[in-house]
Amino acid sequence: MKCRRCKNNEAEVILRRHNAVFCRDCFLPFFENQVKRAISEHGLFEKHDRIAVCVSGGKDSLVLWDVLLRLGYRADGLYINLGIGEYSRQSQEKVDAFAAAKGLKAIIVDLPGEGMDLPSVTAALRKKECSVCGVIKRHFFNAVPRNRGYTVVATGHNLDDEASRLLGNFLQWNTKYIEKQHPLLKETPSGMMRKVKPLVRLTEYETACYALIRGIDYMLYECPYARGATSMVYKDALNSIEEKIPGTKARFLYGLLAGELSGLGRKMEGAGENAGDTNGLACGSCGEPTYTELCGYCRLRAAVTEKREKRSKGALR
Ligand code: Q46
Ligand code: ZN
Repeated sequence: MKCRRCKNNEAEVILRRHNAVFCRDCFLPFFENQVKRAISEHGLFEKHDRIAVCVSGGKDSLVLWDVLLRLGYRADGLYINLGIGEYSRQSQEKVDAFAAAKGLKAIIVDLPGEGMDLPSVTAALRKKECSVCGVIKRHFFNAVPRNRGYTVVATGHNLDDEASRLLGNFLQWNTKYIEKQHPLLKETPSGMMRKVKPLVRLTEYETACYALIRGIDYMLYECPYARGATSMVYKDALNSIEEKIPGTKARFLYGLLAGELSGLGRKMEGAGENAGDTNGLACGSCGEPTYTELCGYCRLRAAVTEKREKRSKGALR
C-alpha cells in the first residue's frame, strides 16, 4: 500500500479513523499538524511563551518535548524524581539522555534529596501512593515553573488518556471533574500556572509511531503503583469500540470540547482546575496558592516530619 501523501513510499502507519496511510516521512508532518491544530484551536500558547514540559521518561511526555522543540517553541523538560527505586532511576536516565542528545538539561526535582521520596512518605503516613503522588506533582509542576519564570506548563496527555478519563467521569457522574478536562486551563491571578495538553488530538498509537520514527528512547515500564488502575479498564473498553467503529474516541472527546453537551464544553473553556482562584491566599510556608494556611504539599511534609520525630523519640525511650 502506498502512502496517501507522497503516493510514492510504502505506507507504514495506518490511521483508520482518518482513513489514511502514511510512510514514515509523511507521518511526521501529519503529527506536527495535529499538534499545531490543538495549539491554535484552543489558544494554548504563543511563540514567545516559555513552556515547562512535565516529563516522566515515558513515551508521551518525551514525544511532546520533542515535537514542541521541532516546532520552534521554547520548551524545557521538568522531571520529578519520586524515589521509586529502579523505576525512578531508569526514568531519569531516559530524560537525561534525551536532553543531553539535544544539548539541553532537564530541570530535576529530587524528592529523595529532600527526604520526601514517595515510598517512605506513604509508609510514614499510611496513605495510597497515587494520591500522595498527585499532591506532589500538583505542587512541583506549579511551583517550580512559576518560580523560574515559565509562562505555561504542558503535559503529554493524549487522546486515549482524555477520552478514557471522560468515559470514567461520565460512568461515575463526576460532572465537576468533566469541567477540568479542557486542554487549556488558564493561569489565575493568585499564581496557578496555565496548564495545557497539546497532544490531545493524537492517540497512544500515533505517539508511539512518532517516538519510533524519531528514535526516541523512552521508559517502557509503567510505574509499579500503576497496576490495576481503573483508567486501563476504560481505555480497553474504548479500544474495543474503536476497533469496530473507528473515530469513536475522537468524536466522544471533541464533541465535549465543542460544547455539544448543553454547553458544558464551552463552559469548561479555561475553567476547571484553575477556575477556583484563591483570591490572593497563599501558603504560609512556600507561597503557592492555597485555600488553607499551608498548601497540600507543605501539610504533607509537616505530617511526615511529625511522624518521623515521634518515631525517633519512641525509639530513644
Ligand atoms: S500517580 Fe501513581 Fe502514577 Fe504516581 S505513584 Fe506511579 S502510578 S507515577 S501516573
Ligand atoms: Zn506550601
